Amino acid sequence: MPSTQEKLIELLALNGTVFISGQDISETLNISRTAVWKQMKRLEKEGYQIEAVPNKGYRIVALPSIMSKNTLQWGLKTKWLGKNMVHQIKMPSTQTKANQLAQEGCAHGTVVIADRQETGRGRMNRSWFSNNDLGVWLSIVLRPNVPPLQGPQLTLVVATVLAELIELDVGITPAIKWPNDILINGKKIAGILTEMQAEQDKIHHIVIGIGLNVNQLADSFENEISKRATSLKIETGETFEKQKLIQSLLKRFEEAFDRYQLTGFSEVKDKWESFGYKINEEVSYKAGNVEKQGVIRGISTDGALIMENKQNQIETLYSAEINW
Ligand code: BT5
Repeated sequence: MPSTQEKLIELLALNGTVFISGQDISETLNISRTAVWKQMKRLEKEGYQIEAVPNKGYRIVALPSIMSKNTLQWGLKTKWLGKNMVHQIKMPSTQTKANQLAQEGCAHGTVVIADRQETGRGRMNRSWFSNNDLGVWLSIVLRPNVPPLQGPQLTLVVATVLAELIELDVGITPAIKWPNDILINGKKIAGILTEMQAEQDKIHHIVIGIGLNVNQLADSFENEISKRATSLKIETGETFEKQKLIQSLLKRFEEAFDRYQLTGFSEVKDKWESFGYKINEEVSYKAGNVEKQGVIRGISTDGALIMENKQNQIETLYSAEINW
């Protein structure tokens, strides 16, 4: 159940720059005029700038600079994604929290966001460095209507959404390195972690974790990754408002997910390949302990990498060490 304050913020957000009278607020939220006034004072304390004009009413003219669930949902133009949201200043890992909420039955489209993560993780228990508020660290819980075998396709949907976000909102064209790294100039700017709970023919839930480096400077990164990692700020010299990026990411992902459910994977595949790193280039790789050379030709409908080997045979790789 949303709190009175959450309902008030939603009401003010709906009205945008238009004033809404104290009387209307009091009737809509079923609280007294004095309670309305008290709620406004509370919002001001939290950093909202409120304009109150006699005979006209109230409107919000500026949001707090600190991110919260309320500011993140303010102006979020999604239909279902992020309607249920958990935001905390710090968390061990949004992925762990989202998995826990999913187990407890949270809604499809629940989003968990942390300003910083103390123990952010990548695949196969690798660390994801995110113990600072310089990046976007979030996890999305999905209950998709697709067979478990197709679950991994969602990682590729997210990768194309991240690539488009960077291309269209930031103006740089990134590359997607199979299976799930987003690169700019060969350095990693974002990673995706997908975890799925399923039975033989039914997905219970998928949790997709997204880490996007935003405002880090070159010396913000841990030594271990400093040569291999980059951020939007390093690439553009600009500082980005994380809240806007998150809202755009959620809106873009919702659209992409709905379209994927409706039309299937082929559009995603084409888009993914248009961003694909080293597509049609030769790489060496190790499959089943054999060192080989081949040319990357794209991805298959189940998200595997398609490689043409030296004998001009097509190999479909589900896991392989590629020497990028
Ligand atoms: C990934 O794993 O790339 C998935 C990262 C997912 C992170 C998100 S943040 C929100 C959610 N909550 C979590 O706890 N996780 C998710 P993988 O492909 O295994 O790559 C991990 C490797 O990337 C590490 O071994 C480092 O080499 C490198 N790395 C770690 N932190 C990085 C960073 N901030 N930027 C770029 N590279 C990084």
